[in-house]
Amino acid sequence: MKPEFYKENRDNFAARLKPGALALFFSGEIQRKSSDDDYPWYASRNFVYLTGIEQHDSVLMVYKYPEQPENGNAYAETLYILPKDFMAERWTGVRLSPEYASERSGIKDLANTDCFMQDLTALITKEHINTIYLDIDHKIGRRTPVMADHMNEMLNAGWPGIEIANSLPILMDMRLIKRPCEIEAMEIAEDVTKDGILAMMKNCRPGMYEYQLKSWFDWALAQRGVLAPGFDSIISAGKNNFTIHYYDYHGIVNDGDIVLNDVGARWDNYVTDVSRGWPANGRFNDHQKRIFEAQRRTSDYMFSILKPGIPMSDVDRIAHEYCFEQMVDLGICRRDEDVAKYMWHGGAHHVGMDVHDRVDAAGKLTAPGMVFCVDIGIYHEEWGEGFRLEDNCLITENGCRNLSAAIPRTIEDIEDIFK
Ligand SMILES: [Mn+2]
Repeated sequence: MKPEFYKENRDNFAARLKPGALALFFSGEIQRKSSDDDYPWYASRNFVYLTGIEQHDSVLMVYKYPEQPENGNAYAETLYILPKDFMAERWTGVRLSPEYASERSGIKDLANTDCFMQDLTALITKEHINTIYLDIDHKIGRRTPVMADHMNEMLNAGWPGIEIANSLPILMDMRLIKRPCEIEAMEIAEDVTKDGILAMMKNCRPGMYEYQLKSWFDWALAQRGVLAPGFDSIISAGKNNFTIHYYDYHGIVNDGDIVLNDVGARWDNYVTDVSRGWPANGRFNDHQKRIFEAQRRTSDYMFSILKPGIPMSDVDRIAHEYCFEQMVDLGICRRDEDVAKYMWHGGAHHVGMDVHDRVDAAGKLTAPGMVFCVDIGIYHEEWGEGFRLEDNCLITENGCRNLSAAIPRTIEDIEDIFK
């Protein structure tokens, strides 16, 4: 992304702040794993969306001036980054220079993180700040306290008069609609994902382990300079396909099994989320053909009807209803059965900087620039067959586009690869 992208994001964000309010975003801290070993560090997505900067212990401070020009959006912004440290850099690599951080983010005012607390205190005192926005994410069941939470506690204790507001809903709304440069990054990510899935298909042989397939996916991504997938790859075979989020990889791929993957590459911080299932021996049997056809017909139908103006909640419902009709037609299940016995998950989550994108689509209509998965999964325990077909749908002005259409998605195309 160009610096203009991040600058535009900050402009849009600041436009939604109350005059006189301050907003703080933290890139995140390194988490210790054990001894002197740390978990791989991962930057806060909202921080990256606003700055393009991926370096731990960095802070973005946005101060919207109390006095605003007419129709104006005047604000100050400072990016705090770690100072140069000869010894630290000798061990763990070069830190971003202020020049580079400024060039990448478009932020002119750079400062040293050591000065952050002092600057914050001075600003609160001098400018009589009454509201501070923090990026507080209380996603149910997934809450590890981060810097924003500690800052919340500290501000409450030190300045009880200051109102703490949450900037997350603003970011979740902003990130819902993707702009052309974001779509471009996703298109490259789709192409890299295609390489990864094709490498798995081409090297798939009965008798191998799931982790060997995974190594082909990782290898293909690395050939394109993508050193880690966009999220933990789901690669399974046979009965393991009944674990929706399977990360074990130690199963054997048996002759007659369906191999299932649910994977995606990341490019410039945008990810894809694609699922394909194929027979380990290259030939679909009758049960597998029927399930695959029900999925493909449903997916094709969804791509034929999706366009702006459809309630997001309907997307999932229509997919389930249509798929159920196909399953009855193809003799996969009976009409008097419950579709939930075979379809275990919803099929329309948004994708972007996160694989389950942290956006707010609840109660909204589909609109140009939205990207979400069309994910059709059928799990038939009696037949021992479970797989899904998942593509990435971009809503356009008049309809939609399947961003992952080039990854083989018909029985013929998949069987051709094995010939
Ligand atoms: Mn997926």
